[in-house]
Amino acid sequence: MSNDYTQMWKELGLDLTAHDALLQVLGKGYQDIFLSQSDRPTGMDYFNFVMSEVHGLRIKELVDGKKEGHKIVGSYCVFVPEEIVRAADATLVGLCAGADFATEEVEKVLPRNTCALIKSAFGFKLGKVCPYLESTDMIVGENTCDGKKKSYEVLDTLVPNLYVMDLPQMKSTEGRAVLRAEYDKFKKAIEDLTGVTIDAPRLKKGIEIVNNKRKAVHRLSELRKADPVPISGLDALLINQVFFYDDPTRFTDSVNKICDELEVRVREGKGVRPKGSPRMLLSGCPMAVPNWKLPWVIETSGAVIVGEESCVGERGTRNLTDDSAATMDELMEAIVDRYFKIDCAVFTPNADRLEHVKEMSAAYKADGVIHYGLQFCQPYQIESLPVEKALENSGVPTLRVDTDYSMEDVEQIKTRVEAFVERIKMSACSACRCS
Ligand code: BJ8
Repeated sequence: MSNDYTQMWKELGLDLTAHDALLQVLGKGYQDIFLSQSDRPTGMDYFNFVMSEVHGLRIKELVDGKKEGHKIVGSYCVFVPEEIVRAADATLVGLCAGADFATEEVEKVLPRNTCALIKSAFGFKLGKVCPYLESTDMIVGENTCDGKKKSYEVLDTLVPNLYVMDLPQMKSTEGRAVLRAEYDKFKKAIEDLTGVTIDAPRLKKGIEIVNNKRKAVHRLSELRKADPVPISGLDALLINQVFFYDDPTRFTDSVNKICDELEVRVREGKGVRPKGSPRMLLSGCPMAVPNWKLPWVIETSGAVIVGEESCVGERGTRNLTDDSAATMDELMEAIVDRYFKIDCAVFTPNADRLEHVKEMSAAYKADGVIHYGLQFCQPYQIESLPVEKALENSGVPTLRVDTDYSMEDVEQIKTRVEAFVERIKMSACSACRCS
């Protein structure tokens, strides 16, 4: 980190010793996993910088913005509509965490068999190591899986500013009405928080800013369809993770810039792996920073990841919000339309997701799909079986990996992934009969 942010972290109430330890682990992990890759696009320099300053400069920007009256809203789910937050000149930041922290403390308030994503979020709070969480003016918890829903009751005793948003469980007319009512309530809560009345021009502007971020990542996704693929899955995942932290306009510009570079690579037939390398689609639970374990295993086992069917990936960003309407009511309807399409496994039934995974595997010309389920995540672990069946029935080899944030199972996962990559290579060989 280029500056000394100790005073700022102290004022935010961080535990400086624990925070230092976290940054060291993060820095070392980043060095080993990201900076050791070869042939990275030069546009990744920006994202290296963002990561090196993720608890520094970005937090300073947010804290400085607060002094000028810009509120910070934290969220744990892609169902929280960023457009509404933006419309009130506030900033939405992701609070999900991807590393175990203060586990002993966490297990005093949550059962051991809670998924790592939830435990990690609590660990970052109880261990006082997350400057994003500590700088929020409002934290939005959303009623999705049972784990989150019930743990927000506990979180409410630990933070002063929790706002709980209800969400439907079924894609029915009634479910849609619940979502609309909740978004209306949320808009009002954001207006109360910021003192800004959200009118149609403001909401349109908010939609435009967030759509532009999404369009930039769509462009990136398109480029990953090329063979050879011009960017590693790890770097693409990192960009999708930074989506939740960075200033939106600067993020959009930086992604477009890297896409310009990748377009040249594609034209020239240059890739991060040789043409014909096994292409993998990742599907399942979201991966928050610094959860890079499985992608790292995959990309050091001879395969390349070409897409993520995940909330930190295409499930979270695939649809745009229609901004053509003129009235508040119509724009709110457009927002509901957009978010109601998110095919999270907490919905029942959830046939859209099965279709989407199949569509993605065809569009990205994936040779195989690796389904990532976090242990104790019932929605995604249960849904992994029909996903596997749907894919295998359409001829797409599928591997289910259930894991957590610990490194204990790395070798075991690596053995399974390597065998899966071999299976794909063998079937490609017998299909081609080149020898
Ligand atoms: S829209 S995926 S971001 S809820 S891994 S906490 S589901 S037990 S994260 Fe999610 Fe919103 Fe859905 Fe996306 Fe529960 Fe599973 Fe844990 Fe999970």
